[in-house]
Formats: sequence, structure tokens, C-alpha cells
Amino acid sequence: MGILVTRSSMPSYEEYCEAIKDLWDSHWLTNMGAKHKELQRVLEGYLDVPHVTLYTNGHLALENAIAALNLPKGGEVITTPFTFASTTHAIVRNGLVPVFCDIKEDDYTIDTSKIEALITDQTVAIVPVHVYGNICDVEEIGRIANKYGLKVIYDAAHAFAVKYKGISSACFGDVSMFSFHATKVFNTIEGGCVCFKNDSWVQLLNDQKNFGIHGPDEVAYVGGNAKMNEFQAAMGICNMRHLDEEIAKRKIIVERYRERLGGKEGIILSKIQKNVESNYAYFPVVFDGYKYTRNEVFSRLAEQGIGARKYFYPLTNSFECYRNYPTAGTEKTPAAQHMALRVLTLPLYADLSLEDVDRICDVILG
Ligand code: T4K
Repeated sequence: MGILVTRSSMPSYEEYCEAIKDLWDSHWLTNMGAKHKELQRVLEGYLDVPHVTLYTNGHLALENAIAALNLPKGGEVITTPFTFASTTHAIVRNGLVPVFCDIKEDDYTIDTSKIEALITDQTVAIVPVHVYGNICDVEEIGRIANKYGLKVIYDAAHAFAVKYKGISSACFGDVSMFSFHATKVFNTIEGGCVCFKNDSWVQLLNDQKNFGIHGPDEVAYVGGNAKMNEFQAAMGICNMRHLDEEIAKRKIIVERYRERLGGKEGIILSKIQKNVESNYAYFPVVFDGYKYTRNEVFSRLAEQGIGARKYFYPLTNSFECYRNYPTAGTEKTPAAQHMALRVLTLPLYADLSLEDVDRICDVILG
């Protein structure tokens, strides 16, 4: 088998079996069972945040987080198109209108110098993305949000375990969402969570992910079903034990990539952000004026059985489903479009060997 863009981290078979063994005694498989509660406690400690609510996947975590803020329907939400489909869909599925802001070319996060020009009297929130695990300019976003009375919901799907100035990425804005999908630095097979400080949201978010059921005799909200089950939670409990080691291994791989590809004309690597402890989630490379185009590098790698990915091309503001939105159109976000046409995300996972990294770099440089 070739090399894919990533490969799920897994505990040993024995470790996972041990973790799920007691489910055959309890027969308690879902609906906020013991493992769900345990993982939640572990994550609140690890992420250093007062409240964590677990979900069956990251997308539903984000959708529910936005829903919990009860923003007026038709309100405008400033976000970026350089992201996975989920971010924009979560806004739109809440009856809100995405307004696309451009990104910075050095770390691909929202360009905060362009946010204020997009604010209208319809603007209700900002949904920035810590894309590839790069932290947005959280200070400036906080300042703008305070000035205009906007809510901030971070799509932190890529930023689990990242810290900025020693502060956990879970602590910025009103709410942050992490994805625990199989392809992420930390996974629960599928899964995700929402992190927040506001005590009054605990009950709301828990009810909302369980059909709005508030108690045995009361359904308080029009909720859905987005609960994480016990097998997912058990995977998370096991994977958390190995997380620091996994990140350390990723760091070595990223350093090798940087050593091999850094300083080459036409190859641009993501800026190393100051004051950020990275999780080494992705390794994006921009080919701009290089001897091969991004698509040529992609094909050369594919010919050798190496599966790089064009995350995040196409931009979400070019999706067919948003074609009729007046806010759509890649011409409104030229930096994001420039990047989307030139970026390639190289294979990265804890057990990728340095020999394979060298082989990938040889194909790119050859
Ligand atoms: N916001 C952002 C910014 C996101 O990036 C995402 C998800 C979300 C929100 C939503 O979170 P979730 O609801 O997904 O929790 C993948 C992931 O499915 C998705 O989670 C992720 N972002 C997105 C960036 O990438 P695909 O369609 O590229 O995945 P796929 O199936 O092609 O897998 C990529 C590679 O991963 C494979 O080549 C091999 C490896 N892999 C895959 C699976 C499914 C494994 O090793 N094990 C596996 O089980 O979307």
C-alpha cells in the first residue's frame, strides 16, 4: 500500500479491548454513559477549560455550538472560505449567512485587517478557523468582537492540544469546537467537542444534543441527536494516554520536512507562529513559481503511490450550493484563492518513517 495523507492513531488492540470489556457487563452503550463522562473529565483537565461537551462528530459539535448562541435567523457571520465544507455548512444550516473574509498568506488564518470592512448592522458573529492548527489572531478578533458586540465561535477542528502564549486553544472566543475524526491528531473514531466557560450553557448543550430532553417529563428545546457513544469515548480515553508521544513523533517528521523543503525557491512553508505550541496537525506546502505547479507535484507524488491532498481546494465560497449567495465568489477573497490553487498538504502521521519523508521530498525536489 502507498502512503496516504494521514493514518489514524490507534491504541494497541489489547488496550482498546481492555477499555471496552466492561461494556459487556453494563450493556450501557450510549446516552452519556460512564466512559463519556470520564473522557469529558479528562478533556476538561487536559484542555484547561471549565466545560467540555462531547459530540458524535465535530461537524455536529459546531452546528450545535452555533445553535446554542440563538443568533437571529438571517444574521451575517464573518468566516473564511479556506476551510473544510463543514465550517460554512454549519453556519448556513443554522439559518445564517456566511460572509467570506480573506486570509493571511503566511499562516492561512482570517485576515483580521479585513474584518471590520465586512461588518454591517446584520452581522451577529465571527467564525474563524485555526486552520492546519495555526492559531488565528485571537487578540484582534477579541477586540473587534467586543467593539461590535459579536459572538466568536472558533472552528478549532485542527487545533487540539495547541497553546498560544501558554493558553489552551480551547479558551478563546465564546466557544471553540474540536474535531476528533479518525484523521485528526487526537481521535475518537468519529467525534468532537465544544469548549466554553459560560456555566449556563452546560445544561443547554447537553439537552440540545439529546433531542432537547431536559428531564423525564420535559422537552425544552427542538434538539437533535449528536451524542458520543461509549465505544468512541473508550477510543478517546486510550488515545489520550499516547497523545504527547504522538505529537512528539509528528514534530520530528515536520522538522525533517522543513529541513528538506525549506529555503527552496518557489516552495513556501507555513510560517512558524510565535508563542504557539504546535500539535503538528498538517504540513501544507505552497508551490508558487516552483519548477512544478501544485497539480504537477500532486500527480508526481500520486504516480509513486503517495497521496498528498489539496486541502483546502476548492474554496467553500465557490461551492455549487452557494452559487446564488451574493456573498459567494472567490474574487472577493483573492489571497485565499491564490493559496487554494497552490497548496498541497503532505502526508503526516506519527508513524510515518523519516525514510518515507525523504522519499516524498525526493519526488518533490527531483
Ligand atoms: N472544520 C474543519 C476545519 C475540518 O477540517 C473538519 C473536518 C470539520 C470542521 C468537521 O469535523 P468532523 O465532523 O469531520 O469531525 C477528512 C475528514 O473526514 C474530516 O474530518 C476533516 N475535517 C477533513 C479535513 O478531512 P476527507 O474526505 O479528506 O477524508 P478521507 O476519508 O479522504 O481520509 C483522508 C485520509 O485519512 C485517508 O487517505 C486515509 C486516512 N484515514 C481515513 C479514514 C476515514 C485513516 O487513516 N483512517 C480512517 O478511518 O475528510
